Amino acid sequence: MSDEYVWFEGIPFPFVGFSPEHLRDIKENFVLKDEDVLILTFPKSGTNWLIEIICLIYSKGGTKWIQSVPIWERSPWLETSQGYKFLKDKEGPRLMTSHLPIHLFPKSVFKSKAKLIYLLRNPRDVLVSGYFFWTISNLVKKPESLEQYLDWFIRGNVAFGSWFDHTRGWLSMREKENFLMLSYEELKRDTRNTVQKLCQFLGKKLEPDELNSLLEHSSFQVMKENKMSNYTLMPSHILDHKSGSFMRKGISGDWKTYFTVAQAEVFDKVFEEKMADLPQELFPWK
Ligand code: PPS
Repeated sequence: MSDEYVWFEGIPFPFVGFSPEHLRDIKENFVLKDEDVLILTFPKSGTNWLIEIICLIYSKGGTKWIQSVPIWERSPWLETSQGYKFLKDKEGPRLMTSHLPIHLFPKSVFKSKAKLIYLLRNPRDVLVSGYFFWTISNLVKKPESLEQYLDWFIRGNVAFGSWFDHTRGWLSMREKENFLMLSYEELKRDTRNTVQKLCQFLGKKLEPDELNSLLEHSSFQVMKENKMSNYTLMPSHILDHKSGSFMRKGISGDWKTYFTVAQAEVFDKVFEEKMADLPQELFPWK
């Protein structure tokens, strides 16, 4: 598999945009500022939805920023070589995104008061979303079937490693004051209240009309049409737009359409084995 990922400390990364040298430098030397805000996710958990929401909070529901700047420039990915170069020298408070597992994250995170937002999603939906996304991307080894991808996912042989380790690692921070855990499922179920919780954490207040505008412009349908957010600006050698869309379905529970009964049972067993000792109310999809 070695030519199909960039490997760093046992974790596979997409082979475009990542280098072990940068990843080492980020871990050892990147210093978080107390005013920074970080969006932390395992890939396909709703990262870009959360970025759009936070950009709209910063803009008080105004759409100028989200309609004029690509989403990956508004909140760059810390671990990509490009994102790292940009963020390293940026003055003032920074908004940034990361899929890094906690053990590869800048060590400064443990001392910093930067605001950390971890967005969790049912791993079954993460798996299905990832299966379709990686199939249309040219960033990692392509799975040949969902069955094969399920096997890779359970073993942590997918980009950014094991969902189980990623989640366990970041949830170990959940009692810290500067850490907020949200889920894709609660965002879907009650977007308004979840956004208000987020505003409170960020120390921001929105007027009712500002909140209404945010809800409209971060909705799946509107984001799907926003070329600054829907990834149609990604070159087609990276994302094959003819074969599928980054903004695929945007729903909870889509795994039920794709998992066989046997696959669902296997996944339940693995989830139980790996996560049983954590409070189950952390996982709001059951
Ligand atoms: S990535 O590539 O890891 O950054 O992807 P990420 O943004 O984490 O996740 C992509 C999935 O999020 C869905 N999405 C949304 N759902 C609901 N509402 C909005 N506004 C929204 N925007 C993106 C997107 O469709 C992917 O999920 P699936 O299940 O594939 O549709």
